[in-house]
Formats: sequence, C-alpha cells, structure tokens
Amino acid sequence: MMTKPGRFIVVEGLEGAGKSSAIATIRRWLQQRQLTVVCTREPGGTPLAEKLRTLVKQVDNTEILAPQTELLLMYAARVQLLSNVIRPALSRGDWVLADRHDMSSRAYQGGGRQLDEQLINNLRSTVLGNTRPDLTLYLDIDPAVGLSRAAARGELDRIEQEQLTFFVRTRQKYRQIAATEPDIITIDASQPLAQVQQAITEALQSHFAGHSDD
Ligand code: T5A
Repeated sequence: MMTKPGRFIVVEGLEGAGKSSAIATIRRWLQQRQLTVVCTREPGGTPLAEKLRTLVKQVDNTEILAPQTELLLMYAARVQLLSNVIRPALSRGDWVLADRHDMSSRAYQGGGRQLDEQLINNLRSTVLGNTRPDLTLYLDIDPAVGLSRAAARGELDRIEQEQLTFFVRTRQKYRQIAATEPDIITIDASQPLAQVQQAITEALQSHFAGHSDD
C-alpha cells in the first residue's frame, strides 16, 4: 500500500506574535484527526542546527555577526533540518508543523537586514528544492506590541535587541510576501487569543477540507 505524503504547515510572524500558542492549537487539531505530527523550530531542530541557533541568538560582544553570515547560518540550519527531519517525516506520511521556516529568512534577512533578494533566492532554490509548505499561517502583529509581549517574558536575544525600524521593515516584507502567495493565510494576531485560535481553526478547516478522503 502506498503511503500518503504528509503535509507541511508553517507558522510565521514577528517575536511575540503568538506562534507558540498557534502551534499548540494546530497540534491539537491534527491530533484530534489521528494524524502523526512532527514539530520543528527554526533555526534549530537537529543537534547541529540547535548549535547554530545558539550562535545566531546569543549576544556576543567580541564580534559582530555580519548580516551575510547570519543569512548563511539560517540556511545551514535549514539544510540540516530539511534533510534529517522534515523530508523523512513527509515521506513517512507524517504531518510537519514548523515554528518558522524559509519565510523568516525572506522577512528578517531580506526585509529587516535588506540583503540582496537574488542572493536569498539562490540560497532558497539550492536549499529548499521541491520541499515547500502546503500552508503557512502568518500571524501579523504590530512590532511594538509583539516586542512588548516578548520583553515581558524576560531578557531579549541578539535579534530582539534590534531597533524598532528593523522589525517594521521585517513586517513590511512579511506582508508583501503574504499578499502575493496563495498558500499563505494572514491572521490578525492583535486579537484576543480566543479569536486568534478561532481564525487558525477556520484556516485549517478551509485549507484541508476533506484531507482524510484524498
Ligand atoms: N530568524 C529566524 C531569522 O532572522 N531568520 C530565519 O530564517 C529564522 C528561522 C528566532 C529568531 O531568529 C530569527 C527570528 C527570531 O528573532 P525564536 O525564539 O524562535 O527566535 O522566535 P521568536 O519570534 O523570538 O519567539 P517568541 O517566543 O518571541 O514568539 P512567539 O512564539 O510568537 O510568541 P509566544 O507565543 O511565546 O507569545 C509571546 C507572549 O505573548 C502572549 C503569550 O502568552 C506569551 O506570553 N500572547 C498573547 N497575548 C495577548 N494576546 C494574544 N493574542 C497573544 N498571543 C500570545
């Protein structure tokens, strides 16, 4: 019997957008349908990629991380995760639920850091190949609101310490991508949690209607 390929769902958004709560909602929804779910986070998700995560998040006062280095580290971590976790899971027929993926690099390094789009696109085609998300839920939040939620949790990491204008550019890029790509659904993450959860459930229902029959 042929195994049905799994599906790939990504949750995206600025810091404090509510990605962790969204992941919990989606995970419940999938498990209620007896689907096997593999959760990932980026950068990270394999032993090596987790080491790269530490490098990009830690505040290091001895050497400034060049924007291009940051970009390459994100894609290095992504190659590891795709090869060792995401692709094997999808071929087993599992569903992959990702806390950030490629859209983060396009928004943060492309929008926030203003790195060359052609450079990013070259990396994308090399690293991603044909593995693309079936659905991306982009949680849209005003950066000031998101950052204040993140700050309430404690110390800010290296990227969270950027100026507000960096996050304004990142959000602009997120919104620009979301407006042009059909498999990305934008959710207003400034709403109360219950309404955000409701919007997420509706998006899953409409996108994967009848998935168990296909
Ligand atoms: N990065 C990552 C890149 O630059 N390029 C890349 O390619 C990739 C993959 C990763 C960092 O790396 C950058 C982006 C990031 O800077 P991270 O820790 O994985 O770092 O990501 P963060 O966005 O920093 O994670 P956060 O935990 O801050 O964001 P979440 O998960 O969106 O926030 P969450 O769910 O923990 O919520 C934060 C707080 O807000 C509350 C929650 O209860 C929580 O206290 N909250 C709400 N409050 C009111 N109303 C709502 N609707 C709420 N939803 C959540």
